[in-house]
Amino acid sequence: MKRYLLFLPACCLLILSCKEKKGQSRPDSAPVTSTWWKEATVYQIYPRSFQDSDGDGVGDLKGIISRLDYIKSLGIDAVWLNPVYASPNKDNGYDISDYENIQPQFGTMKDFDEMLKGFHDRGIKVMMDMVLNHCSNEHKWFKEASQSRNSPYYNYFHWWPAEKGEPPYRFSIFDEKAYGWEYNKPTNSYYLHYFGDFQPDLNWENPALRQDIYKMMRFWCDKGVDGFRMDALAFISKDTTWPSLPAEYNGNWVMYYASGPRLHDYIQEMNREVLSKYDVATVAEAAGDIPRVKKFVDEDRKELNMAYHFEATEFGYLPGEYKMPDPNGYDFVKWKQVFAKWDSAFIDKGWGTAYLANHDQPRMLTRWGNDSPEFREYSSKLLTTFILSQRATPYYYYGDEIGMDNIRFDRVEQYNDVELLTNYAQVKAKGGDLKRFLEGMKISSRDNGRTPMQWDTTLNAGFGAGTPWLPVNSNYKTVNVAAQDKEPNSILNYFRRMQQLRKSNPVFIYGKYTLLDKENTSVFAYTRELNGKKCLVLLNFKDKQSVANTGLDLSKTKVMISNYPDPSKDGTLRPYEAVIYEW
Ligand code: TEU
Repeated sequence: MKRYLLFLPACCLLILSCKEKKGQSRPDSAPVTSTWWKEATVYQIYPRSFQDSDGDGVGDLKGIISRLDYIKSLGIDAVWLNPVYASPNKDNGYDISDYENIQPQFGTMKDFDEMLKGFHDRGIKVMMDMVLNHCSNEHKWFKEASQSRNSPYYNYFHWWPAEKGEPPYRFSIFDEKAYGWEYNKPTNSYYLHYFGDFQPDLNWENPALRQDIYKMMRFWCDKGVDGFRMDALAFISKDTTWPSLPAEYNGNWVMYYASGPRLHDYIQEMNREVLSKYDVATVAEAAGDIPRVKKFVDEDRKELNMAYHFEATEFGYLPGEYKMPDPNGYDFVKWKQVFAKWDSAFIDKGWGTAYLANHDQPRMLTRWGNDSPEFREYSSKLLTTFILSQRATPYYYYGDEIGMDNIRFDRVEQYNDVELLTNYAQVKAKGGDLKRFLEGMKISSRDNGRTPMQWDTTLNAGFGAGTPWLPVNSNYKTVNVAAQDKEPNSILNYFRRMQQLRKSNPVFIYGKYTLLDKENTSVFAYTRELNGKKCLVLLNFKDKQSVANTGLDLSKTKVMISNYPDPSKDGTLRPYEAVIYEW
């Protein structure tokens, strides 16, 4: 079975955990307790690409510090920083060589402390990325472990002794041969890596490793960070009897690689040892369908609290091929149902997140909106309306607030991302159509979403004086913060207004979510209801006029926000028209 076919359905989740305070119940929906992270909008910063203060072409912490007031001006409540720890950067920080030090290109621990204080002074919480499934092969644990089987760190990793022959097949996503074991000569054994061979998997079976991880997490909690986004968490537990994989499980991350036998024991232990002792929110990523994900977020289990799924962002790719866009687009009716389904998954327990982009995704405007000059503004505003009106915590990716779009590289040499380079090598090795592959990647590759932030019209879009590590999108002369800041109707100022609307109307946070006009192939329509207040969200996702048939009488409604100056009064929507009505 092709591994791509099986990998794509993997649903990932984002998990937040923190102490809850008692809140009001929701008469229009199931009772939930209120917490700051349910009410927060999280702004994701990819530090390499946000602001370079020293001209080395790489964004850094001092750069973020210089933009604190801008971040505050967005009205957001928390930031999630992609990894800033010491790393050889083969996967841009997701290969950590020292969990308790800052990547020198990003600055120093002093800079980190100053940045943290700067955020806190502005009332913004800070969530760190925590990569716990694997570290870098340059981490001192692995450097020592790979020297000798007698090293105290040998059992910090998963090994297969070569005298037992070939290890049983395991899948790896960032390996050209998709093979998850790498031979290590000094120990005459193979080590396991679900990601790149430079990212050895940590052995969570070993209590000493777990205690070192908890100690490191306490180090960051003691510094005052407000939470963690925990990377690839569902993969941490492995069946160490190493059974052969049944053929139908090959490459299926949800069915086999995620939710290993002791996964929830480890998370509950982490909760006891670290999370329960601090007022922190943990943001983790894992894989799973609804029953699996609910296990992470059921409050009674004392694990984690919030989850996000990847089911929606996997739409629109050809089956059997990795992230190759389907020329026929995607099934919009089914896509709407995915959001409704995951909303209802968290109706009684747990909590969801709302996002359309992050550092593993292309730009949302290109993928889910329309980045043509005619529709870029309307569709950016529509997507913002959508994300910020979900019953889930919004995760909003840097640059989307000004409508940044895909850079669309033509040549493989322009890419940096290990995933793209691995997939390119695989297509090449099979004698596949490389031209077609590169065309597809213009829509779906991760580097599209990692280009430098577009601040203004100066050199490198104001990102920094040195040549940026990834090129700046050539549209920066028109698409930038400085221009949009001044323009009342800009995408940026629409984001600020929509965020204010969410903050001042609890109906958008806790209100019951009901999908309407389900079979409509153009319009996404839903109501949100709380304590007698009712809002209707109408979003025309298509570049043509479309009519919403909700059966609701709009004549007595008031418009809360819209992306056209004269919003629809009868549900007939212009291309990418977005309106929220209230009763
Ligand atoms: O991603 C985990 C993960 O499951 C990835 O396979 C993800 O689905 C893929 O990148 C989609 O293109 C996390 C990080 O978010 C990602 O940036 C890292 O590369 C990965 O872990 C390895 O640490």
